[in-house]
Amino acid sequence: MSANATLAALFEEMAALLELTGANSFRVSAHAKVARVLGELDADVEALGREPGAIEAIEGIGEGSAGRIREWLASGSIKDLESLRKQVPPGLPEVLRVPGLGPKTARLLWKEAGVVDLATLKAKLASGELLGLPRMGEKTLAKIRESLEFMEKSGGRARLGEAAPVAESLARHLRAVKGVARVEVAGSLRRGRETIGDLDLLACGGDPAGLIEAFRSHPEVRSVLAAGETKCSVRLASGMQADLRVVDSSCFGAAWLYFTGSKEHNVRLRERAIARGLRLNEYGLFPHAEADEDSPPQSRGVAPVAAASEEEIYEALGLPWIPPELREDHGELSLRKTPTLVTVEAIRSELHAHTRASDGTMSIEEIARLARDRGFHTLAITDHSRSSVQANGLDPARLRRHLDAVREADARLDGIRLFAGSEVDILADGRLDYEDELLAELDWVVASPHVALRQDPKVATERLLAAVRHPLVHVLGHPTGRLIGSRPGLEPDIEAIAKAAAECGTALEVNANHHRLDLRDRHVRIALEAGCWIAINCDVHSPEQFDELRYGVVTARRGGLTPDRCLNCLDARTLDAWRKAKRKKVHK
Ligand code: DGT
Ligand code: CA
Ligand code: CA
Ligand code: ZN
Repeated sequence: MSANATLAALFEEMAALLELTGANSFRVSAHAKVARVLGELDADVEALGREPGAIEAIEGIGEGSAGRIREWLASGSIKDLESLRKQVPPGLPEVLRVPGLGPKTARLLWKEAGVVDLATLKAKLASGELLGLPRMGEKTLAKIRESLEFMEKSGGRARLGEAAPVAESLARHLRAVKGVARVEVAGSLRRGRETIGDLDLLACGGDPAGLIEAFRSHPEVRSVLAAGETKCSVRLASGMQADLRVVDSSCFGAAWLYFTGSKEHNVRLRERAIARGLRLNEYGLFPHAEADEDSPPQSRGVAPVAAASEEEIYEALGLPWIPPELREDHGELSLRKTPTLVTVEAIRSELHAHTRASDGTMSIEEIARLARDRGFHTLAITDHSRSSVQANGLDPARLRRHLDAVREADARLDGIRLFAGSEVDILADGRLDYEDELLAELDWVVASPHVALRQDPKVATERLLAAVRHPLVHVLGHPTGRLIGSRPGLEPDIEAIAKAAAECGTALEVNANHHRLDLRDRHVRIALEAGCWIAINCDVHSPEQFDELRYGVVTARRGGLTPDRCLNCLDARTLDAWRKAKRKKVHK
């Protein structure tokens, strides 16, 4: 994590702690504001810290906060924060992680009912003693109970988009160690799962002691859980665990294969090895009799059949190399050749993006230039529709003016085609948020659910089916509306939706935002089996969100998406033709 991000998190923590201790709301919001400012700051706060007056000059950061930032930069801690941490029970901030439970409620539960951590919260919810506290009706308590259960189910796993940057930072740090030949990420992160339990890194070449020393001294590391000659486990600032293993270059492929998993995929590979009179372990593929799980057979002079690369091992097992995203024991061992899955490089357009007209941070021109810089030929501008009031959705008159502005920018800018569109709300009953007459004026329509996301599955299915079958809709956006770890979203019959989408030629979106990843991997598979088109969209609101594309791409790869079924991989002319043909299709 950068110093900016770390400090933003610390100020956020201070704001929460202040609120828990009942500090006045002015102080609370001042700290929350500093957190926001730091989070959005372009300049590196560490560099600013070296210039007198530079931190003090940042808008939104007062003298006191600037002092605390300097204190942290100089000493790595903040006295005020330490003393705040002592004023609340250590388990109370955990309670704030319950989705939908804010500091005000947590303070009330603490002061009035003695809730000091998740365990006491759970016990008191069960015993009924919270009922009757101020603002604690049946309905509120039921919501808290539900959120708590959901949190326990998602238990302790980080989102892909949080884990990946940390793992990459650790890997970069290790690659800088003298003599190191290779450092790679393994485990669920390499397989691109939407949440990650712990990070697994693998290194070879160079001196193991030096690698382990470098690993332990990464600035994100808070404590060392275990350290041996070739292994080390650490706890990171975020609470996540990371494991490093140093292996010999001659068996790097075998180790990488083993530690990438999944466990279920590994089991299948081992069975296959045994059926061929071989034995597979983390050191290589060996003649059966001579393998030994506890030590590298190489150290006893036994030559492996294959060990240096994954390709060699798969080949010796009569298999093509299998992309890590598919290694889940979902039938991948019957592949005859390595599938050509979609890649980030193959994506040539972004078909769901917001400007300042609704809740984005960029002008039409800014976002168009960014898309062009990424090598995209087309960008669909899809600001929110009128019912999304909290997102500053456009009423019909504003939308018409906005469309003119998009078309004017499109005419003015070379090298990028802009579709003038909308992300139109799918209302709770399945109607769309604009009249058909207006929708017909748009080049591009993404229809998405934003409200009523706790609907009964049957009602949700009908609602989404109505949108999919609507002749003016091009893409069904983030179909379930789930947010990973905080909101389960709709639970529609995805098979029914995929079938209708295939019939009507409506594309289904994989929203690449790492909080969403919606469609999720298994939904993508269902959609492809039905014959659907898939769009992978970043749903860009601010510049850095273009970088989330890779999370959408790995999710789609896990579902088996090939470029020929991905809208964003079409060239500009074919995409434009697809867009027009879509509305001519006869809908059933
Ligand atoms: P996670 O960390 O929960 O997101 O999931 P993974 O898949 O990263 O699992 P992890 O970190 O426990 O182990 C990393 C890989 O190492 C795993 O995918 C397969 C391999 N592995 C670990 N323990 C075992 C085991 O007991 N048997 C087998 N066959 N493989 C294992
Ligand atoms: Ca792992
Ligand atoms: Ca692990
Ligand atoms: Zn959107």
